[in-house]
Formats: sequence, C-alpha cells, structure tokens
Amino acid sequence: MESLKLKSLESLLNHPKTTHVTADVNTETIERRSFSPKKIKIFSTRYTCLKDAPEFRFTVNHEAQKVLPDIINNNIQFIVPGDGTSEAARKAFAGRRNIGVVFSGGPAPGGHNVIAGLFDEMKKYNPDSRLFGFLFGPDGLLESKYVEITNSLVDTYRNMGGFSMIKTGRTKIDSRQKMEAALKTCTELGIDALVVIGGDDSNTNAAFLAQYFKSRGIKVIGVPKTIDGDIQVKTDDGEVLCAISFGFHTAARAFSQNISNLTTDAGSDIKYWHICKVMGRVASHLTLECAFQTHANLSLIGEELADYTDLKRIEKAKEKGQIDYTAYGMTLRHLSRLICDTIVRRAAGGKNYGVIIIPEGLLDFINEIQVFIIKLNKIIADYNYIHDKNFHSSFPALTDKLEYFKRLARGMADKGQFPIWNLRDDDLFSQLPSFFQEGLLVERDTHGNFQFSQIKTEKIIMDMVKEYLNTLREQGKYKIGIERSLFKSMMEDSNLIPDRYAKAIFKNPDDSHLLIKESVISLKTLRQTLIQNELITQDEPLPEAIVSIYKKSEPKFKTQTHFYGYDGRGSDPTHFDCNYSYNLGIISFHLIANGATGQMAAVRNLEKKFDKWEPIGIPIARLMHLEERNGKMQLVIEKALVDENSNAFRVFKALREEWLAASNQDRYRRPGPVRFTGDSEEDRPITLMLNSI
Ligand code: FBP
Repeated sequence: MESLKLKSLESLLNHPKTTHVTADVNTETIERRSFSPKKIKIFSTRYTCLKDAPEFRFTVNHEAQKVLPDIINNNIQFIVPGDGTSEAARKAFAGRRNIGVVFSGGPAPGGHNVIAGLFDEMKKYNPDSRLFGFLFGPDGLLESKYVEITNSLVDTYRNMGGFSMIKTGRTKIDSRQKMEAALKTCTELGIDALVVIGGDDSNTNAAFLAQYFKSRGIKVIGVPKTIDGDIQVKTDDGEVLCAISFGFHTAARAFSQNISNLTTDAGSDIKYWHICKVMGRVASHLTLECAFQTHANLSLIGEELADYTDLKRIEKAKEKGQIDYTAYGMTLRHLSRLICDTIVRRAAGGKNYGVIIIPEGLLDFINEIQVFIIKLNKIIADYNYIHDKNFHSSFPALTDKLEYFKRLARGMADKGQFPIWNLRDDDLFSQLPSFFQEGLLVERDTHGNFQFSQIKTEKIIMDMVKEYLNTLREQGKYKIGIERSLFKSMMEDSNLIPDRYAKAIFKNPDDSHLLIKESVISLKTLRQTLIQNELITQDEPLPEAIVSIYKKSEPKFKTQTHFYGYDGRGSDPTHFDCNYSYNLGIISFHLIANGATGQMAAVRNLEKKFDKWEPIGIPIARLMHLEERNGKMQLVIEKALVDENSNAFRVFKALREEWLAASNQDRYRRPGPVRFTGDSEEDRPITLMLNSI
C-alpha cells in the first residue's frame, strides 16, 4: 500500500502539469526577461558627443568647491549626435574598456535594467569590453569582491525587480583608507570607469570617488536611484533636469495597489480604519503619489505639517498682546486631533471606516520629535567620538541609555560638553512610551541617517487618536450618522412616526444623515429625552427600533495598521521604470565613452512623453550642501522635499476634501497592478504629470 502511494506521488511529481506549475520560472518571468525597453532616439545614431550647457546655473557650496576642486566646475552636459567627430575620437569612444558597477543603498525597481542598458551599450561598441559587478554594495569595491557580468547573467535579470544580481549594501566610503582600498581594487582590475547606482548619499560618495580617482584617469558616474523620489534636480532658475529617481513609480504603484485593495475592503466591511505607513525616509513624495493613485480618505504630507500654524492660538495670544511661539509647527497632539476630525466627520456621514496614509518620515516634520532626533544624533555621535566606543554597545538596554541621559541632564556625564540634554528634555523623553523611546534611539545608519523604517510611527499616533476619540465619544461628538431612509423604514416597520422621533433625538433632523444629539449619550439619557418630548411615558420601555437606531449610532473604533515599504521596493518594475532605468544605463556608458566624470546620468523631460526624453549628465558636486550627519556638518546632495507650491501639491489640496468624503460618496480610485507593458499616460507617476502642466 505504502509503495503504491509513493509511486503515485512520484508520477504526480513528474506529471507535466506539476512540473509546469511548480517551476521557478513562470510565464510572467519569461515575458519580463524577453521584453525590450525602448531606447531614446539619439542612441540609434552611431556615435555621440557631449555638449556643455553652462547656461544651467547652480549655486556652488564653498565647502564643495574646496574639497571637490576637479569636478566642481563640471557643467550640465547634453548627449548629442557625434557622427561628425574625428576618426581618433570615434576610436577612443569605441575603445576596449573595463567598467565596474555597484549598487548602493536600498533596492529600487529598475536597478537590473541600469546594468542591462550599460552592458548592452558597452558590448555594442566593443564586444571585448568587460563589465564587473561589485558584490554586496560598496563593500565589494573595498574588499575586491566582484563577478564578471555576462550575457546570460544579464538576461536572467532583465526587467526584474530587486538588486539580487550583485546585491547591495549601505557602507559609506568616507575615509582615506576606504578610498585607497577602492582605488586598489579598481587599479588591480584595470577599471576605466565606475558606475555607482545609488541615492543621495551614494551619489555623494560617487562625487568623492570621482575627485579621488581623477588623477588616475578612472571615471565615476552616478545614477539616481531611490524609491523615495527625493533625488530631483532643479537649476537656480527652476529648470527641472531630473524630475524623479528610478524606482519611485514602481514602489508607489505597488503600495497603491495594496492600499486600493484596502479601500475596497474597508468600503465593503465598513468596520475598519486602515492606517497605512508608506516608505520615504524623509520626504513624503511616495505618500503624495499614493494619494493620487488611490484617493485614500486622508493622506498626511510631512512637509505641510511642518509649516502648520494654529491661527486660533495666535489670535488668542494676540488679544492678550502676546506671541504664542508654540502655535507654530505641528505637535503630535495637534496631529492626533486633525486625524480625529476626519474620523468624526466621516462617522457623521455614516462612514465609520476609511483609509489613512502616513509617510514613514512623518516624525521628522513634527517639531518636538525632530528636536529629540537632532539632540540624540549629536549625543550618540559625541559619545562615539569621545569614548571611541559604540554608544549602543556601551548601553545595550534601554534602561542603561535612559540612565546615561539622566546623568547627562544632571551634568554628571561627559563634563565640558555642550549641555545639549537638559532636565526638561529628560523629563519629556521619559514620558514617552518605551517602544517609542527605543525607536528614537535606534542605531543610525552608516550615513548618519535616522532609521525611520524601524519606528512604529503609526502606533504612537493612533494610540493618541484612540484616546482622544474616547473623549469625543463620551462628549457625544463621535457618533455614526444614520441614513434617513433606513431610519424611516425602521420606524415605519414599528408603527412609529419618523418625524416626531427625529425632532426629539437628532440634532439635524433635516439632513440625509441623522446624527444623535450630543446630549443623548446613553440609553438612560435617550429614555429621558423621549419622556420629556412626551413620546413615551415614565412606565413605558424604550421602543426597540429606537434602541436599535441608537446602537447603530454608537461607534467602535477599530484599526488595522500596515507598513508598505520593503514589499514595493522589491516589486518588478513598471513599464516606465523599465524604460527609464535601461536608458540610464545607456546614458552612463555614453558619459564614460565621452570622457565625463563626477556626473550623474539623467533624463531631462522625464515628465513628458517618451519621444521628448533627453539624455544628460548632471554635475554631482554642484548639488551638494552641508547637512548635519552623525552630529557633524557634512557635504551631501540636498534631498528634494515635497514642494507646497508645486502643481501636484496644489491639486492634492484642492481635491482632498472630496476624497475625505464626509458628506459625499467615497471617491476611491483603483490603480490596478504594476504593469511592464503598455504605453498609456497612466504609465508614469501622476505627480510628475501634474508638475509638467
Ligand atoms: P535609499 O535612500 O537607499 O534608496 O533607501 C530608501 C529606503 O527604502 C527608505 O524608504 C527607507 O527608510 C530605508 O530605505 C530603509 O532602510 P533599510 O533598508 O536599511 O531598512
């Protein structure tokens, strides 16, 4: 019997249908691998050359001028047809090269296509050229760990998400020793040029490497990667040169598909508020894009909250001849009130459910928390420097850390240091819940960035929301509106006259959604109200229909929290990102072949139709500014935040009341799944399309 079973399992496993449906490679993967992204037209010409465009102006940072002297004077460069160039120049263009490529930072959909574009173009001009992929991010460059990228390796990953081909890492190349190690690897491999595919910090690294490698003739090109969408380049005159990094569109679409599914579920089950935190370490671009994609009921944009002013409080203070400085900027308490307002308004319209989108980096825009983050950054960095030890290893438990802060506040630790942590800070910090304290103390990444993804922002905010909603419920302000038609039919079924009862118990008896009066806060007070209005006598019980209506108006606040980040970051790229990233790889090659270094490959007019796309090189050194990192001011590429004057933000502001849908029908939008084919206008970020108007 047993052997019969085994035999049948074997034949089941060998059945062609079983092998087909359980294969690692499915139809979608096969289709993706064979899809050919479009190439910008100029790349169909044989040779290109670079045309400097000094008319595009940037304010240069003095520190950058000092430390990056060989690349600071780079201009914007347009890649133009070079068929008229000399024979020698053509020969140099198509010369045999060894190129290195490295991923740096978090994965972003499209990374493999950058490598594919670079590889295809390099081989097109010279089949003897070689491409080396450094493994595990910058560590591979420092430790000389690499693979040679071959045709079959590239073919396996064409149009596929992730960075799995060569992996990635977040190591920062920030010392002379590390620069030397990178140079040694490149020299030993005979590398002519290095392509760094990374975010703001990694492109900063690329600029420093370009400067260091300049005298050795090794070129370094950066590629703008990050799902966060915060690498955007504008000139001093407001000309957009790089509207978005690759990966942003896919991540936003992947998050939006999930969020949209939640709007459908919420609108069906009508009992949950879904709180969706979406990635974006600092800037809220992803949240804004998801808001457009899904029309969720409330989307918080950190940049707007930072500029919040409480006009009522300012007026009040003014009447007393005072200035209320605390009225500027958003506090967590304010924020929870704002969210409650949305919930209460929707409930009044009969909808005790909905979807809220919160940006991962929200806390960086909340005044009181930002102050803590900055202070803690400095304290940890100072401790590491003074003691030459890691703060987190010295104080592994939260209680040890809190004890150290207490001593710091009392001036008993690290005497002589600027008293950055005072008794008030210590007092406020100790009032925070411990999971939040731990979140704020989480180890900074190698670039000194605060790791917002590790902190349960949604929990801290929603705990405050729940608390305040309880108060509002007790005050009779948080109630679910009853649809008039439902009320009427329930009353008529019980032979009660709807209008007489409506006037007695509802505060808005003429509305389509009837809201129980604030004074009716329990069944006891409801009974008294009916007696006072002579609808029942002292001895009569409450009519069942009335009890049932009252119960329907009593809200329960139930939430489900979700974090969308790593999932969307690992998604296979959209059609837009497939094309965009493939062309970035091609552009990197053309910049290298034309002798550029310290430039970032980019596409101008990305917000327009594909035939308007223009390949360019952007001088990285000119994008630098000084920023506090690890308690010190450091040169980094400036992050682009959501611009409150942009078309996208203005349109969002104008439409959000409709999407909140307190008194109108829900306006949810279904973006559908991530696609890699198709040519419709849908195939690019909505925020980009709006900003191009
Ligand atoms: P990059 O800036 O490197 O592209 O990474 C962005 C990001 O995905 C953020 O959205 C997120 O806060 C962070 O990485 C998460 O970092 P980690 O991968 O270290 O958890």
